[in-house]
Amino acid sequence: MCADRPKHPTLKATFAERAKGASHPLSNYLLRLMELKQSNLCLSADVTSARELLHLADKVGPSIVVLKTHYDILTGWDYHPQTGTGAKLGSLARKHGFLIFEDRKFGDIGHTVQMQYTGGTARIIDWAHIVNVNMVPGKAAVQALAEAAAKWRSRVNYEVKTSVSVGTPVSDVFDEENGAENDEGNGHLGTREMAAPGPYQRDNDGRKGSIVSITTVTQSFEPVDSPRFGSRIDEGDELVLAGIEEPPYERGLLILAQMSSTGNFMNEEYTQACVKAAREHNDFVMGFVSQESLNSSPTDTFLHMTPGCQLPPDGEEENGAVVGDGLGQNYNTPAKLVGLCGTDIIIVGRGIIKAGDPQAEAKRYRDRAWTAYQKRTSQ
Ligand code: S5P
Repeated sequence: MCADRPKHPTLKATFAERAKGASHPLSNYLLRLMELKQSNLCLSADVTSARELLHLADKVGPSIVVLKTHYDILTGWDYHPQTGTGAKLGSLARKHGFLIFEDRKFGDIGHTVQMQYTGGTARIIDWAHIVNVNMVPGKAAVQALAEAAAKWRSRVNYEVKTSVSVGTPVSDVFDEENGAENDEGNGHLGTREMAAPGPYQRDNDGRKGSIVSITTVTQSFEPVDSPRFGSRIDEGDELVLAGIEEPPYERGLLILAQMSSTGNFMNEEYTQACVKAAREHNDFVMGFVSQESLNSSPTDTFLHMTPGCQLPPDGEEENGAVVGDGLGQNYNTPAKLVGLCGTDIIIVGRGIIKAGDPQAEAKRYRDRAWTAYQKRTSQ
């Protein structure tokens, strides 16, 4: 635990100082947010339903700077892009000031991870500021995710405007399979004509014959500065944390360079390959999920987020051992991870969620991690 590495300047610099030299706009934002909220705590919101997730995020939001999700462990995730769980999380993120990190650990060939990141029902890229990648398949996945994010970013200045009209059919027979759809992002998404439910006239043998009305769905991009963009999804949405602007639209990646679990296969060679890939893409890679600081070259400005963190009960010595979960997870205290190993943000799940009062427990973790950071930078 914590290799004996040469001391890097980022270990002594304050978050405010590091914000100035950050190579990624989202890192710059996050470091300023940390300074503003005096927090270097990420909550790993591993609950079982989307309702619990939103409730927890609202309660613990003031103490954290990052909310980490596993959207696929939750029941009741609402996929609606404008009013669903992702959008509601975004609203809470604006209200309390935190970034959303979907701990998806992408780990496939480049083409597949692009589709997992931007497509499917979840459309992770739309609501998660940060995602992470497991680099076992090779660094091509990093390049692929960077390309996907750049493409998404170039389109995000426009939102999709949908208008629906119902009218008479343009042709006597309409095959719904042939509805036109174009999402190449050239300012027009295309027109899809959908048969209205139930109006088919059936042939004698029961096959579909013709329809008597159709619904036309037209989609086009609309600039985000249009007044319509201001009409947000729910009540809480009007609230935005004071003292800092909303996060930039850029998306960020963390590379999973080391793990907290016993017997994992991420050896030093693997970890250094992750560092190399991060340097090659430092406009997209914000840093690492790791067990220690991996900044070693003078120009490295990466952020480090570290899971496997728990505190002993209040009143007990913090430097004492914290037992694992019996399923391979190891725990270290904030004092050790931030103070000794040089990580920036601690990731805490069950230590907070399973506490009698998660809100109060989050404050305790936040205070301990922040104190460890202050000690580290002042020594
Ligand atoms: O090495 C790792 C990497 C991650 S992202 N070890 C981890 O435990 N995690 C994640 O952090 C894990 O998937 C879980 O969501 C969280 C730790 O939860 P806790 O309840 O053990 O604090």
